[in-house]
Amino acid sequence: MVKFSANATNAVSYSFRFGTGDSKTSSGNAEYTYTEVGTKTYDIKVLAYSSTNNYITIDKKITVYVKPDSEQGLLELLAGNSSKTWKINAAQDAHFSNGSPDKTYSTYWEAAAFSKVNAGFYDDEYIFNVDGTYKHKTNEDVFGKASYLTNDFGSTSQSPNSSGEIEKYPLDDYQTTFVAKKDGDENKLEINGKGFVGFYVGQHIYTIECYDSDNIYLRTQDEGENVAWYVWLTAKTVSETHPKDQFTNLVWSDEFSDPGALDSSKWVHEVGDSWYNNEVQSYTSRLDNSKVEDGKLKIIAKKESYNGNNYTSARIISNTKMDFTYGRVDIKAKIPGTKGTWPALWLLGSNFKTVTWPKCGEIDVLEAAQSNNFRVQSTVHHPDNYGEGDSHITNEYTDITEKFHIYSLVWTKQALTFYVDDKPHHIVGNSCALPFNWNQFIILNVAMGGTMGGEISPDFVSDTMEIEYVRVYQ
Ligand SMILES: [Ca+2]
Ligand SMILES: [Ca+2]
Repeated sequence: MVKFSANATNAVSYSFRFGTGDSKTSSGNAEYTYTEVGTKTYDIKVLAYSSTNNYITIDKKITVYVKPDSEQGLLELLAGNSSKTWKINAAQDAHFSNGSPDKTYSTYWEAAAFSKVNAGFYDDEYIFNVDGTYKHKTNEDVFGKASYLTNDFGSTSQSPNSSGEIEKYPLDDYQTTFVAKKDGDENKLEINGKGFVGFYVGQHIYTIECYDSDNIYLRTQDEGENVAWYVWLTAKTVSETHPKDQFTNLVWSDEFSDPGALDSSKWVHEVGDSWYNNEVQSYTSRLDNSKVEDGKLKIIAKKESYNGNNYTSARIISNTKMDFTYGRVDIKAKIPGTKGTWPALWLLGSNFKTVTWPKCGEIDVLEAAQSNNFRVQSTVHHPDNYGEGDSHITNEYTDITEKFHIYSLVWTKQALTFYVDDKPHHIVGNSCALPFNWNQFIILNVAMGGTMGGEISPDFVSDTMEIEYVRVYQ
């Protein structure tokens, strides 16, 4: 609010013109509240009237700073001390994704790193300033749904792609203002006017689902199609490295080079006779069921009477020896293929004893059994997808019971991506709403029977999973 006062000899009334089109008449004092966020200069004119309605005028310029109405913490997140520039983090899988309207993380589809390079939004810059202004540098074009772009910004000679998107919609840089506020549990960002961030779906209101000082996960909703859209933004320079190559520091490994028992500084045996999923094996720590031989770990499932069960095997975990968050895990393995065996290479949340499954999160790098015809199946389990999981089976590898392959997980804030021999086959979007931002540990086991293993071959005697190495990079 700005207070004005004027004084002229023999004047009886004053008209204040505030430079916005608004005016007020008074006997000498006026107050006016400027609302346009940021620093602006206004041309003020005051007219002083005499009793005979003669008048004199004076012109003044005033500069007014209107503080944005944003919540301070969110303003600092978006704009730092003065200004921050954000870009789509194209170097991460799931940097752009969509999902069910009742979820706060992607569920339908996730873009692979750099896969939208032909669209106009990777070079866009989203600049937030502490004075509440927002600049969208488009580098000449933006990416969005054709219907919303043409409705709101005008027609174009470009035709939409098969998904109804215009990949390089011509749009000049523009500037507007923004407000970031808490709304209950949600952090809301509203870009005023027609301003937007990321892929345009006609919306100007976003929720900031996850953030740290360099990363923001933004959600908005396409009201027309009832789909939620997400982008991960980064305030850092976007890497040019493929996501599979982003973790290069070998932090932990077992090459299985010393024959005999497992290295107890790296692994723990889980021993027991009663397991989940209707499995029928006893897990033992005996060399009969697991040992290092020929430079490999061998997990050996056997038919034998043992503690009331008819089969034995081994399940080894890195829990308490190697628990970690984010990175790349490589496991080079050859799996058993006898019907009834259920080999698995996987990770489980290290808090599994306190929060219980599936709140702890489970990441299955490889599961194979007769139920998936001994194909590579990779699955993510969390509380929202309890039993079924976000799962994918690739039929590309038909020799996994005969040959070694490298099964990998690349795990970041943005995504969990599964690879065979460095080739990705399944991307799952990560989010702070999911249990994949805390420690997990590695599990290697061969179960017998159960929900996935199914009926055990009547002539089963023994079968072995061989693991050449396990390596973790960060
Ligand atoms: Ca652009
Ligand atoms: Ca080895």
